[in-house]
Amino acid sequence: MDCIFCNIVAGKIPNDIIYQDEEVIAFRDINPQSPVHLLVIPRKHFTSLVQITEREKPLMGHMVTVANQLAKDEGISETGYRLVINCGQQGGQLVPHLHLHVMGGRQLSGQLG
Ligand code: DGP
Repeated sequence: MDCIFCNIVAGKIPNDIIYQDEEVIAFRDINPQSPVHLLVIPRKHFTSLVQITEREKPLMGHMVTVANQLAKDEGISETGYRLVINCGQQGGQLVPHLHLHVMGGRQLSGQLG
């Protein structure tokens, strides 16, 4: 399957990876909606949250922990930030590879959607 984020994981698309470990990688969103807008993605392909089960509890916890550390590194921990996972068409998901948005650096709207 040709997945753009799998290609980033595989290093086939040039990308500034700002964090990586055995489970996840993180990079800046190509179309940032806030001064800090990062994506944390699992190396393993999951099409969306729908595929996540009990088995992925450690992975999901790890993604959030990495997001929190990156928020600290980017200097938005104190001012606040938002973690978002869009799921499926009506959830606004455009890229069908699970990803966690880390957004901050400006006042985000209280409205979701
Ligand atoms: P979503 O709507 O939740 O599926 O968000 C997908 C995000 O992925 C969107 O904000 C733009 C970003 N994106 C798409 N393609 C690329 C890419 O090739 N590189 C990077 N860095 N970000 C991408």
